[in-house]
Amino acid sequence: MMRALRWFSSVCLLACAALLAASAWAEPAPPPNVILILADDLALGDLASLNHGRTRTPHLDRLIASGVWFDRATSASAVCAPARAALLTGRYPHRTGVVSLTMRTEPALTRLHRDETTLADLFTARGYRTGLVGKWHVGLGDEWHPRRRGFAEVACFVGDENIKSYDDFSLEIDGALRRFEGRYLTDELSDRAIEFVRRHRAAPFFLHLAHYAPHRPLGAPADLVKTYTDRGFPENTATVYAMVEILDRGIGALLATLDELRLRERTLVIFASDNGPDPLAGPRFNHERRGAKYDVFEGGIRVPLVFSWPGTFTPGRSEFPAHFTDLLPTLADLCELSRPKLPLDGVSFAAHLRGAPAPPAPLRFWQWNRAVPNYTHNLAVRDGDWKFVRPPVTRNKPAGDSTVAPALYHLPTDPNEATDLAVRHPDRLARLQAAADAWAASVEADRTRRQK
Ligand SMILES: [Ca+2]
Repeated sequence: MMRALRWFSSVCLLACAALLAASAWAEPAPPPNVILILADDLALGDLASLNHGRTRTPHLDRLIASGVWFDRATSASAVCAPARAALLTGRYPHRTGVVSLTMRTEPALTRLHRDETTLADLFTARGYRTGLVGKWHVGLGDEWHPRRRGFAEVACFVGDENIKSYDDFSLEIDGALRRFEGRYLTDELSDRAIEFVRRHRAAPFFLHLAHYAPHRPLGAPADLVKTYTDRGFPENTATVYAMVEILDRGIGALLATLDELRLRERTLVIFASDNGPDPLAGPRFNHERRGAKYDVFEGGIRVPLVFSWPGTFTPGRSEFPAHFTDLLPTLADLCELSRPKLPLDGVSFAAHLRGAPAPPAPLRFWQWNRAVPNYTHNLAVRDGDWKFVRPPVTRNKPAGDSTVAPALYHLPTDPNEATDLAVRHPDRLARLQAAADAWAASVEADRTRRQK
């Protein structure tokens, strides 16, 4: 009897072990939580690890070291709203309808077309809890509100009209406007992000933390600003650096919360900025790159981008020229999301994040001017090492077609876009102009498509 029992329990143990092994083999790690953090107008040169210690950003520097860092990442636009439209849809901003900046005066040019699918829509469909904390800026009006675009929980400002200063602002929190006075905006957003994570610790979540810092209106506590003016920085630059330091501190607290909740290895944290530094916010170090926010030169479109998922992604640097339109297809692969119905412009680099070689980079395009697009202005095409540029002419609404000749740069030997090689390479120039024309026709047809 004892022998039979022993045999029986051994068989049970073996069966259990086999079942466990089978389930471990059959079930891959569940898709991660995702926190997509976006800074506003933050320059690559604002980060201490990239600026020889001009600023103090220990938490962001640690985040960068913990993940896959994209050395050649670009936004999809040189300005806020279009960049965000591409990030949320995986499509060029023009296709989505978001091409200009001022939501109140140009509502039709700053709204995501209603038939666009957002990242938040996809995460919602996959059963994630979704949240937006911070800036929206891609649609004014009820039908274009983030709650109608996939975000279940919202603590946001739709445009900048509710931000009088960093100490006096209003947030729309789940349908009601709430004013904050004497509270620092960045700290409030950081705390709300942390609260969101705590609330949803047990569920898969997608949090888009869209910070406003270091966007104007500049403002930071005087004692912190003084630590930078004491080092010789002008007042406005010192204020920007103080704003970045506070942003960094909040991100540090968010990462510490993930550690405390034992969620860090189950959470993919992405950090980026929406465009280059604002030239109106004071002098900034940005590695001598030509141009700034508003320009399609590298200074306007190059941004920090890191994907950190400890335990899954091996930390390192990638030369793949990641672009904002790539984020949606990449996240769709990593998190097993369905794809939107509309065709995507970006490519997935999910396998690359897991160690595979980088995918081939398609031609990339950027264009921006205020109001209705004029594709003779401020347009760039990136084709491998080469960059074609129709230079920026004005930050105001253009008066007509640009008469400034297109330029051609070879970025590996001329990263600051100082030497125009158009005359020496007329065939390449003509080919890229033709590619730009074809792209413009395609995105313009999409932009102006009939909306129900
Ligand atoms: Ca911006």
